[in-house]
Amino acid sequence: MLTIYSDDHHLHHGRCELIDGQLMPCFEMPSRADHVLDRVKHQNLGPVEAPKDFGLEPIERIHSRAYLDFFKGAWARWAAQGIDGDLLPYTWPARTLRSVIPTSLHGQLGYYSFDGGAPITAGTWQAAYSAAQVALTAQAHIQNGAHSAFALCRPPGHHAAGDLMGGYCYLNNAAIAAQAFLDQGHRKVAILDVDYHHGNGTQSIFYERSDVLFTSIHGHPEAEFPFFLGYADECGEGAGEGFNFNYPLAAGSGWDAWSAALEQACNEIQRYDADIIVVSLGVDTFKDDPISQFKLDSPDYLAMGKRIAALGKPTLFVMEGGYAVEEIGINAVNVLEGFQSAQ
Ligand code: Q9C
Ligand code: ZN
Repeated sequence: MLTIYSDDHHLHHGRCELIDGQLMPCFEMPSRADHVLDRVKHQNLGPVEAPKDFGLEPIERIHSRAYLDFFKGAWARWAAQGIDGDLLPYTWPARTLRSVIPTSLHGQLGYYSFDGGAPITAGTWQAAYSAAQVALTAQAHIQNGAHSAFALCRPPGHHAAGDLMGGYCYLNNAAIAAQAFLDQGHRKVAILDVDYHHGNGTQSIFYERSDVLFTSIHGHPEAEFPFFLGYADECGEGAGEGFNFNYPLAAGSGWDAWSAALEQACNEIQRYDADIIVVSLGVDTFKDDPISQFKLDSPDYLAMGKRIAALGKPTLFVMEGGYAVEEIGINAVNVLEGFQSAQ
């Protein structure tokens, strides 16, 4: 399987996040992708190539021009103020406030984000832009006839909506790739989001559409980030009604509960008869993940890959979360090796 990877992810290195009342070093750190790349090479998964540059057009199919302009220009505005630190929002247009777009930097930052978990640093735009190109290059490989490809994206993307960053995500790499498949002639794309957290950004992007089926297995939003989306009764709206499937699971869930949900998601994908599958591949379901509550073990990821392969469709894997840095490579590549072994 071909892996697409860019060193540009190192340009994004947030300093701190607020967690359990404390400022802690960001869990979403550059060494994550380095470990995955090392494992890809160690296991001889296949060639590793740099991304091509498809420009902004395929990104603008998912994200609004105003959001992209803000994100691209935010750091320069911040640096001009001479303040030393990451750019982090602290006020959001919540219920009793107005949803006008402010002119100030911090006002706009609150407008274009839904949490304080996505710091903007000097290199964040370039890293996120390159991650989107990584996804698009892997997508093009499948478009040109490959049965699978691995987009080793960092920063991740599935929490990012059309005009919102959050949850370590800025540009929705999986959604951008899914849209590219549709724009290049495919009619139905199924997204299978296996990250521990609900893919709220991806769900919201495709919620009213029937050309993308969204399925997600995740920690129950009653108790887990992103808290305000990811319930089982979210089924899609309008033309999208019946094309959104959430499988929220309780904290402590292991492979038995998780694989039962995977079976249901796979059955929906089969019923939908997708042309292409995009997997939002987070491995923060791992038992030792520092911010998650599921109990999957490394061999379970081989089984996960095999089950996905049994769907028999061209499959694009897009890297999302996973914070047990030492094991993230083993677990992510296990999914890919499990998929390949079932070919
Ligand atoms: N700072 C992904 O796995 N953070 N994102 C919760 C508050 C949000 C996870 C703690 C976790 C986001 C791509
Ligand atoms: Zn996650």
